[in-house]
Amino acid sequence: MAATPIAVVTGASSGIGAATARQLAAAGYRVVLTARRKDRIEALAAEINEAGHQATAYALDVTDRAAVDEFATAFRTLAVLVNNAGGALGADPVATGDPADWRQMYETNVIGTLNVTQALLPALTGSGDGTIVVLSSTAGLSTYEGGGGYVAAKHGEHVLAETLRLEIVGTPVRVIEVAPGMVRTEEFATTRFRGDTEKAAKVYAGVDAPLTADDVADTITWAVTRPSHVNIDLLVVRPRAQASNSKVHRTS
Ligand code: 8X3
Repeated sequence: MAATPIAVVTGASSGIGAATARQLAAAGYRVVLTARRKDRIEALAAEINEAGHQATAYALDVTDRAAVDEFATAFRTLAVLVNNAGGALGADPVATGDPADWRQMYETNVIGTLNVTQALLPALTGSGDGTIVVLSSTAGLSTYEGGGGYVAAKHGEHVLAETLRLEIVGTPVRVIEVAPGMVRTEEFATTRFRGDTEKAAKVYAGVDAPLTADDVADTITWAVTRPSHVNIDLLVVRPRAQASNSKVHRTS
């Protein structure tokens, strides 16, 4: 009997990461959930196991290279890596943005993805059929006022995905980039505005049905489960009410 393929999901403690872990588990992967918040990923792993699927939890900060390398020693082969950990901090103009925020966003979104991808690439290649997903953003493809450091970091992730795809062509590993637009999750905007829930709510005010974490997890799972020779290079997904980063239809 063939072994159950393993999928590692970073940032699996909430939002798109958690939804992706649930959906990949339901699609037949043994899912390894990683995030800094151990209690959350342990609870989610228990929920997935109770549903009759397979999951384990491993507390990990993707910016800690030594910890990432240690984590990677557990994998001789790996089918899927979903680089989801990351996020936004602040929405200040370039003129006044805090360099510390820019640095932190680069560190979590770009270096975090780089760390985990580098550490697990041998196992992905060794599987003979590996898939790397980079969860970037429409902020990785064009800018908007106040996007500043987040847009710069997401462009970095986009470039990482594009460059890696060029460099490893000919190996049995796909690089898929999924770039969501407006997604309403419990934490993204609240983290961006440092706990200011009023500011966070304004992001989605009057928007008829922003995407949900499940909508994005669905696109990730679809891309990952295409036949091995099919590489979904870049999948841009927005709610119907959003035509571009700055063109959003609001009813109020
Ligand atoms: C999230 C999309 O528009 O907040 O990655 O930058 S946006």
